[in-house]
Amino acid sequence: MEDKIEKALLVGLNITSATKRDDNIDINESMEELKELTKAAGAEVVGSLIQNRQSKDSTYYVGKGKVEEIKAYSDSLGATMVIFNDELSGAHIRNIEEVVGIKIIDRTTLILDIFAQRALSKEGKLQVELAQLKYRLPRLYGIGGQMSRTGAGIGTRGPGEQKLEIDKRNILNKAADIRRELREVKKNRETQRVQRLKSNLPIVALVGYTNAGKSTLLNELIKTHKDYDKEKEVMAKDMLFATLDVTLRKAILPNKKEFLVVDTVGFVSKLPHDLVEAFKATLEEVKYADLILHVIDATNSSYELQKNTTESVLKELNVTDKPIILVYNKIDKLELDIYPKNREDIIYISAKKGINMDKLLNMIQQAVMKNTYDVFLLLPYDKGHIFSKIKDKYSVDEFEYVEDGTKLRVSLDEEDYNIYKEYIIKG
Ligand SMILES: Nc1nc2c(ncn2[C@@H]2O[C@H](COP(=O)(O)OP(=O)(O)OP(=O)(O)O)[C@@H](O)[C@H]2O)c(=O)[nH]1
Ligand SMILES: [Mg+2]
Repeated sequence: MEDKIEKALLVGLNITSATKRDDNIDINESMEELKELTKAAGAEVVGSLIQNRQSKDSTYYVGKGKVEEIKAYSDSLGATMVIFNDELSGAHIRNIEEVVGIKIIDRTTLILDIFAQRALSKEGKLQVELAQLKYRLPRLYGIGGQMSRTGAGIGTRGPGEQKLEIDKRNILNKAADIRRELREVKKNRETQRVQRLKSNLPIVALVGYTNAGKSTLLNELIKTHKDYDKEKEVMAKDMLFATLDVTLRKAILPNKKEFLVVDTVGFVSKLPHDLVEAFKATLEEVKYADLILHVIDATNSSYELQKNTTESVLKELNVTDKPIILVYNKIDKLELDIYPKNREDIIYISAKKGINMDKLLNMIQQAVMKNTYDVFLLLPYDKGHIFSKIKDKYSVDEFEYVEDGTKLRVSLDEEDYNIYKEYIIKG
């Protein structure tokens, strides 16, 4: 059943006192993003208000007078909900709701709602559900253990809204169940990962702000593979949070070696902490990557902010010691000479138009093939155990049985190169 399209009035608080601000996000850019998020959630934006204040109001967040103004404005616009640009406490939401008389939600609820709509994998769904429960838990206090909100639409999707009269205990139990289920799913993924690591293919993870072009880049990179077909492409769309699930695909380097590309969920400023927590498990794939491509939308006026946001989420995920290439994307939309010269760890591309893909692939190769040695080995027949060992660890592209043993071609890491040096022959 489709919900009726909701009409949202957006409200932002611009804290003017330097000591009370906890970020230096430009309010206009932030409101622009809130608008995109609202659209991504499937609602229509009918108006937008910004309140400048020294600090938050303890009762009404933006102040009593402003809340009354919101009431009048939302009435005149026929708004069905008001969305605040920050995370609000349960008390703030109730106080404001009392005056305004329509549904009040915050940025966190909005983002969680988008995630709830988009999550496809079992793990993704469980993670969002857990994050939603964690968000709701502290907001149950003080209202007699009851959630007063009813109805449909944004902020009401997800874990058993119909059952939200259930008390804190039930929520805690449910969260524990989900955690248990997640552990199961995780075990599965662990097994898959072990197999992947055994295949010894280099892993390249795409990370970055939402809508930067990560999925488009993945689709472009996998075209290098002989098994490429359109079916293997992932969804790439002009929409915030198009991707929620981690996807792995194979691609080919200029030296004909295979590597794995990992597409990940995009980041956004003020990403709810619970969600980052929840997605840590999925984003763990990033931790096992040999190389990170940080994709940046070079045409976005807030790309610096977006870059910093991504960097701080990576830090939060404890991804600090990986080689990173900054991939400035969408240069087809830029004046060609306004960007600086390519550096070792920076490249300018257009994933959509396939510009500079060959350069990027060479950079990837440089970074992931640093310590591998492409060699031919001749293993005498009484060294069969070495052949099996090598086959377990590497993908052996070519081998043949010749008179004095098995001749094979393989890319060894440094350690094995030194171990098996004596068997190296000329191609
Ligand atoms: N002009 C131009 N548009 C691009 C380019 N790369 C991607 N886009 C567009 O940017 C939009 C977002 O692309 P996606 O690949 O879905 O972005 P993403 O980083 O995967 O986004 P999320 O999954 O939401 O985090 C789509 O409309 C793409 O067509 C490019 O090189 N040039
Ligand atoms: Mg994507």
